Amino acid sequence: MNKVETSFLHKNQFGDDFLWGVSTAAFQIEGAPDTDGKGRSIWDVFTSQKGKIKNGHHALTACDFYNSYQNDIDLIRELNIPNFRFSISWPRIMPTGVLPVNEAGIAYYNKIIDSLLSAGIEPWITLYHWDLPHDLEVKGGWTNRESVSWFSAYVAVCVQHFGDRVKNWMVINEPSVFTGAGYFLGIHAPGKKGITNYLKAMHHVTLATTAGAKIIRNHIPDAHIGTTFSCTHIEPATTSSKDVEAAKRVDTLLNRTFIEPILGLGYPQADLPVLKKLNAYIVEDDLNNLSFDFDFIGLQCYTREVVKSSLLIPYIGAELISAEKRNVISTDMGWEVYPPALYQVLKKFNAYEGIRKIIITENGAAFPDTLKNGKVYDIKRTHYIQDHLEQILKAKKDGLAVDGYFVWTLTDNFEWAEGYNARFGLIHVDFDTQQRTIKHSGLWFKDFLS
Ligand code: IFM
Repeated sequence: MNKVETSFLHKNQFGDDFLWGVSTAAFQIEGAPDTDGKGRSIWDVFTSQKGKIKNGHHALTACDFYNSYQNDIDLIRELNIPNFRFSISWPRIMPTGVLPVNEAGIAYYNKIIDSLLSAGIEPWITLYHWDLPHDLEVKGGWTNRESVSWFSAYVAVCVQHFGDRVKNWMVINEPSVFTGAGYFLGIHAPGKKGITNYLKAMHHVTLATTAGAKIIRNHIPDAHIGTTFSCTHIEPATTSSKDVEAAKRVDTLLNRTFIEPILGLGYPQADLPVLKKLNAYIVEDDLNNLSFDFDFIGLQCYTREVVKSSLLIPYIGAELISAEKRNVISTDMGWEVYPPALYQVLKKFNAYEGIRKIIITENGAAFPDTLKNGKVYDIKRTHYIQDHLEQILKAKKDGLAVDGYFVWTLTDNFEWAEGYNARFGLIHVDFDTQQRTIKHSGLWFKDFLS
């Protein structure tokens, strides 16, 4: 590979202990939905329903990571990336969501872990990245309080089989996104709607997060345990008190609702009154069981949102003003490109006393890439990553703690309701041939990490 244009950034500026990695998720890359005894997940079902995914895309093959994982692990090594974050598909190892275990599923993840370790790459496991076993959804999924026990049993299986070699664990990925999109808005699996489904799911997912973390701690005393949150810098559209209050409610919903109970602060009901409805689902010891002393918190930040007050929007009384309406530069997801958001988010989460360590477990961008003469010149993505790394340096200079950065993501993949339209990868995938091409951003990252 040729050397690529470099910026003034240098890996050493971040310190020797800074963690560099790349993140993925099972459903977005694996394909093989029913191979070797895998059960169906809510996303297998959702993607098979008409009109749910743009252009009718599905994830039956996705990036074929199930079969081509060795090739992709070789690429991670080629890019000099020392840490690989991936998720376990719950229905691959427990097809109905509960025991018995599917030995072929366990064998599959053992192969991945062993292959990573022999390539000198550290495995980072996310236990839940949205692909709940469908059979559990039939029983209510996350709206059923039993989901905490189902999840606990699944975590116990994972730590028992993988805990001898894997030290880095993340319990749940972006709870605010999958409960909001999947249980309130109905635009993600399982396609449920309404405040009751949402609040029940929120509480059970939070209980499951700490229950899962405790199980990891008990089985693997030296585990490095985290959980990951989507977070967005929120700004009011104007300085009017209405907009400022609206922005505060949106900030509470998107950034505070899931982390604060885990830090022992309870749900932020004072700043978002609809959360008081949660009290109907909180029983006896729940408040004591909601907190856990995580070794690290994973933050996943892509953009900022600008908010105005709107009486038309129930529960939150606020509206996001889209990047398009604001006429600002945005990605293929319609998200504004605004690197200072990362600095602001770091500042915000650094202010919580209970957080021991922060790792940026996702950051990246979807742009329309074109493959020309065997190359993808995705300079916008390269700059996006560089500009966000600059913000991390600024944060460090200002004394804010941040200990790692994982790019979202390795290869272009199945971007949920957006299908394959939104390409986030450092590596381009031709979804007809599964041909991989390292993009300019990937080559830059490789040079940077060398
Ligand atoms: O693709 C997703 C990922 O699954 C969770 N975090 C945000 C990414 C980009 O939308």
